[in-house]
Amino acid sequence: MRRVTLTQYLIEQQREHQQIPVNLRLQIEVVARAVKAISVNVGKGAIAGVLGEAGTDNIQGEAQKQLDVVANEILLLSNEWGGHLAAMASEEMPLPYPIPNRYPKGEYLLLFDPLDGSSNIDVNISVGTIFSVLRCPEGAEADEDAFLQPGTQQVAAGYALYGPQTLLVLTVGAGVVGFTLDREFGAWVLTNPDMRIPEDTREYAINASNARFWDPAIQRYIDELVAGKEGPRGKDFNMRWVASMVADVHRLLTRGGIFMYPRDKRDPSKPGRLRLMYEANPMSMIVEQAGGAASTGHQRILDVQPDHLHQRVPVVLGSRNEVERVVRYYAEA
Ligand code: FDP
Repeated sequence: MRRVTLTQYLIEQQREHQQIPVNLRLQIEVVARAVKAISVNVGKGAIAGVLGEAGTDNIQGEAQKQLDVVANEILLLSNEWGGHLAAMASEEMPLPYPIPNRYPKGEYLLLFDPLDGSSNIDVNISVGTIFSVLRCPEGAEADEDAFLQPGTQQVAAGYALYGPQTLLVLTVGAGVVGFTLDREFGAWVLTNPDMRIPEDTREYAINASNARFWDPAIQRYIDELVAGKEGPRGKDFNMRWVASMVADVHRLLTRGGIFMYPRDKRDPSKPGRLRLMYEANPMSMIVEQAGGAASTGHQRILDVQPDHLHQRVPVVLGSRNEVERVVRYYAEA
């Protein structure tokens, strides 16, 4: 079998399909190199002394883990000098990071959640890195306003999953592909040339301990799934919740499913738990490119106009027919 590497795949996308310009290809390669370094640190864990709390809080007031900080540093340092970026924004930093003056500036903006699922780090459960690339509006300062573009404007999105294998899942707007890190050679090898989400599913992912805070539409939907064969759906459903969005989304990209972190009424200032720019938008682009759907319950996630960098959003995504059902329940509620 022909062994296709990430570089070959990207060159084909650039040269044969004219799907991406050369600078975007090179930019994605820089991110892919950075996540290899993160993977090494995640893999060493206690040996490298990177487990546990960092002793600081991020912009969301959440305690940062040491690996959150390490992964953020790796992404900043790997990406600042390449010449393809105008600025970066990270879930772990309050403000965008401008490219230092000593380096050339480029046309793209990079956003990332350096280590998603951080509550799972210390218990050796899969975590990941999520990223997204936007174009910096022409003539604009690369400040926070430049980043405030709806998800439909993303030119690439992807995630790395640090699990039994390290995977890189990527879209440049021409479907979704998955690579496995060959640890001996340090190469990304194409192992999933066409990731598709089945339209129907019997598997769902939600943190059910929040049930009492959910909107009526979500309560109705989950009640029907839990009722199984005897209920209105006439079939049994199974539940899975890793609590690392990357791992939960990867499962539904592999075998279908619906993933929900819906709006809940605990704190009216937080319309959801997940971050629009660092989690919901990149994952929604990937899910749509794989034939699935992604909604807030009321609106396609990719159409949400952001009004600040760290805003949160309700998320319902995955197998198309199930997401559409949830949207219908919201319309009927
Ligand atoms: P985490 O805070 O551990 O980084 O990003 C938010 C996130 O993880 C998602 O990856 C995950 O799906 C969710 O939070 C888990 O939330 P619960 O703690 O409510 O299960």
